[in-house]
Amino acid sequence: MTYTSILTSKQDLYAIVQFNRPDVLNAINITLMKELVDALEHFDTDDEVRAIIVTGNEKAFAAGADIKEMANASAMEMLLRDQFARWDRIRKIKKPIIAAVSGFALGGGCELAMTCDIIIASESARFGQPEISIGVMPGAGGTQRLTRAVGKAKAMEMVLTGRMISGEEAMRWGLVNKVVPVEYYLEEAKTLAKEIASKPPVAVRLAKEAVLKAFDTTIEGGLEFERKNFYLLFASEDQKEGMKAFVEKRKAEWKGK
Ligand code: DAK
Repeated sequence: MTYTSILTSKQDLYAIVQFNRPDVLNAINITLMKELVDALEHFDTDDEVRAIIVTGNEKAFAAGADIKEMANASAMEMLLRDQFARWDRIRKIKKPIIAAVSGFALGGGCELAMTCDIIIASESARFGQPEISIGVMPGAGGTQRLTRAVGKAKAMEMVLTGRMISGEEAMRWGLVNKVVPVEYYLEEAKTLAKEIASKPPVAVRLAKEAVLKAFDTTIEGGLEFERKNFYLLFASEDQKEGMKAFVEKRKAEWKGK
């Protein structure tokens, strides 16, 4: 597929998907979303890729869904466009996704970053759910993921006022993993992607799945799920290799099976 709203590349066992609508601060329109999901699903099945970075540019990760595209839509049109189905597909990506965020990550942009597994932010990052100021509310997970990440009090404040928070605040509130100067945020995300890519892929996949399970199950159900994934890894060649390499004091060679 030829993309018009994103750029993609592959390096050292990880891939990068970069939003490419700089004139509108990477506002997420239907085309961008289609392309993003297509690229993520493509890399998810590419054996040469073990982690995926999603990023924008220094000024904007994404300033939200494209307001001009939805401004005149009726409720029925919104329902029939069924765009949320595409967002749901991102949740199904098995490989780790790192959001490298600089500048605005607002509304759908913030929701997209939160749908990723890890967020690296630049010092100029601005996170927010400003939908309230244009007469709506978060619709792609903002009320749920933000609340789980920062707690009810801060989520209420952000969702009800639309106020933006800095990368530093987002870090203190538990929304992002790390904040670095703007010239390093992508490098930092690449370093992390390489580190994850150096781990056994099946274990990474099942571990990601188990952490995500914590969001929609009881502790009992989650522990059972974790245990089954743990047992399952003893059926992998990488478990045999990893433990043998430890005993033999050498570096493990992963087969990804
Ligand atoms: N949509 C469309 N265009 C946008 C945009 C957006 N979200 N954000 C910025 N732009 C455009 C501006 O219109 C402007 O275009 P021109 O006027 O030059 O043609 C250009 O980007 C530069 O923006 P500004 O001139 O405004 O730049 P400033 O630096 O002055 O201000 C700003 C930056 C980020 C504070 C400001 O642009 C702003 O407030 N933007 C809107 C932020 C916002 O309200 N975001 C939330 C949108 S609602 C869904 C899934 C998700 C969602 C909805 C449905 N489904 C699956 C159905 C999510 C909804 C949202 O995100």
